[in-house]
Amino acid sequence: MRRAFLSLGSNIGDRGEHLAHGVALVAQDDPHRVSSVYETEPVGGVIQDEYWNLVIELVTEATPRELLARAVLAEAARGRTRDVRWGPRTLDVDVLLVGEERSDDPEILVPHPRMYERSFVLVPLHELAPELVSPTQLEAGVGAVTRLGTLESLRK
Ligand code: PH2
Ligand code: MG
Ligand code: MG
Repeated sequence: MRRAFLSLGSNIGDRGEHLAHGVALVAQDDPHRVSSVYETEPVGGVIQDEYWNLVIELVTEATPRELLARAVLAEAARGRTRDVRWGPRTLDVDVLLVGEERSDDPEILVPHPRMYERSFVLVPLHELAPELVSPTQLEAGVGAVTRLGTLESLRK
């Protein structure tokens, strides 16, 4: 068993709904914790709406490839289509960290190669696991991030 962290984001349609279903599909039966939801400025890609982002922590036996498969399934279940790189999406699920594992499998690199550049990843990851993000790293992230509340509170 090890701790794995995945980032979820949505900026099309009912963002809370996509994230809530995404959490359930990614966690399956693994014990998990979910960060607050943050409204975040789009980083890179085209001009697009604000995202809602969160990070989920799993305690899991799953390998990076198995977590990638869950991510792809969850995205497909929420009607994700892939048109523009870094463009708008109903649900994006990215594998960030899987224990101490370092994977150079081009299909699924862990740690995620861009995770330390992005406040929409660093801020919710720091909320769940402050020991994994140094103050300097947190400071270096780009893109404005505002905490909205827990996923549960946003879906009432
Ligand atoms: N995802 C991207 C590109 N840009 N910006 C924000 N704020 N949130 C995201 O999840 C996001 C992004 C590519 O996956
Ligand atoms: Mg992404
Ligand atoms: Mg992705």
